[in-house]
Amino acid sequence: MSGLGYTRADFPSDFLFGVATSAYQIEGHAQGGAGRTHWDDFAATPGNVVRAETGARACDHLNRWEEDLDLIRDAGLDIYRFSSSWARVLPEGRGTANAAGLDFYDRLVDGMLARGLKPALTLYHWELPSPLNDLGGWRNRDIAGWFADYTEILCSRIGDRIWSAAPINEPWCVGWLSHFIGAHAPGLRDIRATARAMHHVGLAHGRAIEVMRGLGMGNLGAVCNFEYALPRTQSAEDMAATRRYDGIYNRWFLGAMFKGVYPEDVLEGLAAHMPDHWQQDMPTICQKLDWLGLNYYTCKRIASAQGPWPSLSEHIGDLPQTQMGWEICPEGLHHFLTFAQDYTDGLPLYVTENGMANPDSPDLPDQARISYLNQHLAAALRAIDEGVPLKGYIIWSLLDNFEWALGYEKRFGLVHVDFNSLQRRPKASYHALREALAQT
Ligand code: IFM
Repeated sequence: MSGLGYTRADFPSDFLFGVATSAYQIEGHAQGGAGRTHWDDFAATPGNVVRAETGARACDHLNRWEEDLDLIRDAGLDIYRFSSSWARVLPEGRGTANAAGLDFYDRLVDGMLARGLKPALTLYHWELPSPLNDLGGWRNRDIAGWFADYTEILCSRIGDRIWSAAPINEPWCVGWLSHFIGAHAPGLRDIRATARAMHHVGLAHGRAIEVMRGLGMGNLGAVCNFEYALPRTQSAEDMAATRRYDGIYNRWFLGAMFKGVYPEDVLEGLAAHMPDHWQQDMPTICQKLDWLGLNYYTCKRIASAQGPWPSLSEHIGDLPQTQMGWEICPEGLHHFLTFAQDYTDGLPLYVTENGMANPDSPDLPDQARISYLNQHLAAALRAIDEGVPLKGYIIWSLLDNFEWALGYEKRFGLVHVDFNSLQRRPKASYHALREALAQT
């Protein structure tokens, strides 16, 4: 038995394990000819990002990618879920491509294949080129076409060697977190902007899938994030508020992408703010997909509240918390693996992100992360035993990295990064995982 409670042998023989990262969080975006992004603008605005940190240098993965791929291979992992930066490929968002950016992703994919890793591409993990944000960003319907063009340019170059691809990481974060809550770039708090972004993200997803199919790519999916919504009390008001929260967070994108409909209970609040003729876009959003990826971290307690729709407040309950202040609630992962099947109808599911932040150093035992992974692997195994077609489990993240508005202090990595020296040092969870994966 390794430090993890499970080994590869506990899972079906074709089950895949992986790690995930994203471009802006690790690459070092000030280098290699990448264009400015709306995250650079957001961070340059006082109060938005802890210590006004940015992804300018991050983990310097742009120059250290070989060492990072070696770490993934040496852990015995199967999949590397990475993202490409739109602004690295097209510094202005449109127009002339950055040859150095395309070369980088070309080398990176070849580097994965040379190490026996399956490249799992995400085309957008939140670094919108600033010139496109100037034009309204996700509020502008034209973004679906801009995104399709970017997809075509990048995938014409690397699509032939990609194992799987998904257009947009965590559409809820792109739409709701960034335009309604205002916690991520562009930091808006505006329901009309939110409704448009929530729709155009789906439209861009659909257009990108069309482009990739046209290029002959297969194994195409969607990666959505889910949060287990629990009522703060059993009152009818809190239960109804929880249902609204669940609809916005967990059912809006699933409904659109897999059934071609938005949930009625969310349209109650958003319909008045949607772009004209949005109904005509639903067939484009609802493309045939090959799999669904679920990003899952935590639960939330929801209460009803005064004020305009959705008239709710969010609370933290009594379960142990991670460094993010997120409750550790593996039951929620089991819930969504089961629930998602109402939409996916037998398609393969992947846990495309799961993991925890801990204020750890490489010299600490890292027991909290090992325990977190154990609890969620148990939930995954329970779902598999019940017949859920779960085919893989991908940990967030390989490296400590830029945790968006929270800067560099929240450490999600299996590998510790010293942000002064940029030295990588595997943590105990990395070693535990390597031992577990070696046992077949
Ligand atoms: O770091 C993020 C990642 O970019 C998207 N999913 C959640 C992670 C942890 O917050």
